Amino acid sequence: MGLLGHGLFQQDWPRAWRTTELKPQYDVVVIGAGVHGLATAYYLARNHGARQVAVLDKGYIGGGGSGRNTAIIRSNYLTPEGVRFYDRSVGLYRSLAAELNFNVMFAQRGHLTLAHNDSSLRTMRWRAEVNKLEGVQSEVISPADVKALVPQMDVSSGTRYPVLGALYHPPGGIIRHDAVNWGYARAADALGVEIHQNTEVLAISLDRGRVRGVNTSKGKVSAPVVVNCTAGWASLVAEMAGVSLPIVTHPLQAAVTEPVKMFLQAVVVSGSLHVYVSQTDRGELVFGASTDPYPSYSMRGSLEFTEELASHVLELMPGIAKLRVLRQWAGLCDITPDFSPIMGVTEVEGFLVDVGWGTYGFKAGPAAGESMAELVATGKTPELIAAFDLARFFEGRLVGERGAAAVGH
Ligand code: PYC
Repeated sequence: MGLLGHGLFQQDWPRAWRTTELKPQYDVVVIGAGVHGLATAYYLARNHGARQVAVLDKGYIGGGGSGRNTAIIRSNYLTPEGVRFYDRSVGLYRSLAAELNFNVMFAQRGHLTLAHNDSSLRTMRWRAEVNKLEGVQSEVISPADVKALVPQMDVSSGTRYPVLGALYHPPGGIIRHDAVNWGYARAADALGVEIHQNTEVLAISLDRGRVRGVNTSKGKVSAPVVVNCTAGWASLVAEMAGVSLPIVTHPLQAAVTEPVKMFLQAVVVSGSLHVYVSQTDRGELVFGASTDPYPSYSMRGSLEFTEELASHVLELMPGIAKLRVLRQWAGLCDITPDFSPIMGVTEVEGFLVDVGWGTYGFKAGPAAGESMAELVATGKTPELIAAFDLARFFEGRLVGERGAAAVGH
């Protein structure tokens, strides 16, 4: 049977995950079936033997930020805590295809963050030094080196924003984000985790300062542990438990072009021009920008974005002027005051958070899931995420990552 025949007539392909009735009770309820929620459930089952775990989502698997990001993976952050954490995620991503038996298409093609002025060059040097101290490959390279890596880039001194150098991070790259979501979902399901799509959490029940369960669009569920792994709605879900999070939500728009022959190896980011560009293995160019300047829950694209994006991208690569943009969309970014995530316990016993990922969430999924699963199973916060607790905002221990944001916010 040919490929088409398989697609149309093959009757016996097993479903990748089951559809089951929602039970009245679980040991752990995870809210959000994106990469963070699915990874948390998967590692709970795989590393800690948990079996009574339900992942609930008001939409479908990977339908939020996990399917709307630009699939960039890197660990070239600014703080030692950030570098160590994201480096663990890169490590898990490297072996994820083998672990999940799902081709996630992780391509470590190298990641370039361009510097167009002295202050960003200084930040690049700072990041390179912190990265090296943490054992992560990163170095500042010259415009000529940039040109050698990306021949299509205009690095001449006559441009409006000349390239003065770049932070080069060879382990960085891109991945197929849907495959990551589906791979985790299938593997979690195989270990007994239940995934309930189209199941919205409407309220969180509490009793004397501790979580008791959730009320959903499909009925009540009791559980001693509820983990908020949502993006975009993280602060609204936390409010249901009476937990206030220091998060502001902004949309971030992205776009993709028609596919063309492979010409762009590395991921290219320009903070000053507010763009990043990569080429997928299918040949499409994927572009993203900075977040929209106003808080909103809108996930629609805008013409303003496309116009600005095109003008900024063409400053860098004038040769792609004739490429046609096929689709654009937006995802929601929950931004914290220090641009670092919030992971760990809250003042409500049993209510945990893995939220506040701003524009960095997808790349963090595996390490966040692994760490949150350990916290749920052992009751102890793993060292890797200790710095990212909610209490830091009340105790003045911020983890300032603004300098490592892909683009300005
Ligand atoms: O942090 O690498 C990043 C990123 C890319 C797009 C948005 N954020």
